Amino acid sequence: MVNVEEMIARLRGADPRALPRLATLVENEDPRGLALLERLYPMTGQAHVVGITGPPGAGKSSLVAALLESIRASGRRVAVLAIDPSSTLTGGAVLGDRIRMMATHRDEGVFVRSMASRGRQGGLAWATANLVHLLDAAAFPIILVETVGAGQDGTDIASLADTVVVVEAPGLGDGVQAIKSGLLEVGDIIVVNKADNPEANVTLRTLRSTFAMQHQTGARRTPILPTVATTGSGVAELLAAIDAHAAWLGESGELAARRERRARVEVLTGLRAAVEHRLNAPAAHAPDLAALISRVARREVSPREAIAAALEAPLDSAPATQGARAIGDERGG
Ligand SMILES: Nc1nc2c(ncn2[C@@H]2O[C@H](COP(=O)(O)OP(=O)(O)O)[C@@H](O)[C@H]2O)c(=O)[nH]1
Ligand SMILES: [Mg+2]
Repeated sequence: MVNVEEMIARLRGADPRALPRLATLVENEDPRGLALLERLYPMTGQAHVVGITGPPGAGKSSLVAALLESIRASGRRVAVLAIDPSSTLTGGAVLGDRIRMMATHRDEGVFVRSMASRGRQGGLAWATANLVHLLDAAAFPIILVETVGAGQDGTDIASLADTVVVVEAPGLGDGVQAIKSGLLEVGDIIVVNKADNPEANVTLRTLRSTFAMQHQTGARRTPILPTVATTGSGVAELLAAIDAHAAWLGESGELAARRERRARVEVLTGLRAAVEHRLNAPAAHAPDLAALISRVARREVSPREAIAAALEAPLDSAPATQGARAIGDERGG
């Protein structure tokens, strides 16, 4: 059996195929992958998780690609999770050309994974959180998560990321529409991308005056930054703002508060999913439920006792060693 230290060493680069393999197991909620992740969890909490959100077409993927280059230039390893609301599991098709290029350049300091969200509504936040933990354990100091900020997704990212970057573009979600969507509320940094468009100045002005009115009292000012993702203009400033926010989180005590909130959301989401899963499980995996219900009907146990008994059954999980073998086998093969 593979011990945790060896597994970590493999994930951190000793075995280049270990991370993609385990990521696939975790993404598919394979019990072996989840059992391994459980053992890695104590090592996580080091990464700075940055959510990049905003309407489709605003330039999120382009901005992520530009940020990747900036972060690599600063000497740091970086991982990207891109969540696409429409595509099926087509891998790189979701991502911008530049990200795909970097990911295929065998730069071991870059890990990129895209996930389709279609058909996995409830499980998406869960799968994303698990992958973030895995990348964290793999010692990426910074993890970028790209999501479309529409409806539920836009607020989801706030419960996953340490820093939320909201990307707007002139003419798309203009300032006013962005304010209405509630997306700006979750933004720690606001970006007006496509600043090469002359209308960008109007969007910038609108957002700045709105924030000047709404956020006057806060100790921290929300930066509102123009970028041109396609040329890289403004990207160094954006990375500086992201790093400054990370420092502020630590100094202000806000990091601990956010992590507490994140853990709460994750546990409650998982708990609901586990109960739901158990209720919908085939008879073989929920053997006592029908019997318990009959016993309640016969007055042999109370409904409360039956509920307690149903919740006591252990969660389905395969032995961790199987997962260890799944990432450890076929080395050099
Ligand atoms: N002119 C201009 N086009 C951009 C800029 N950033 C992205 N784009 C283009 O906008 C389109 C959508 O970009 P993409 O990154 O896929 O947006 P996403 O849907 O938010 O991920 C692409 O054709 C990009 O080349 C920019 O700063 N200026
Ligand atoms: Mg995109």
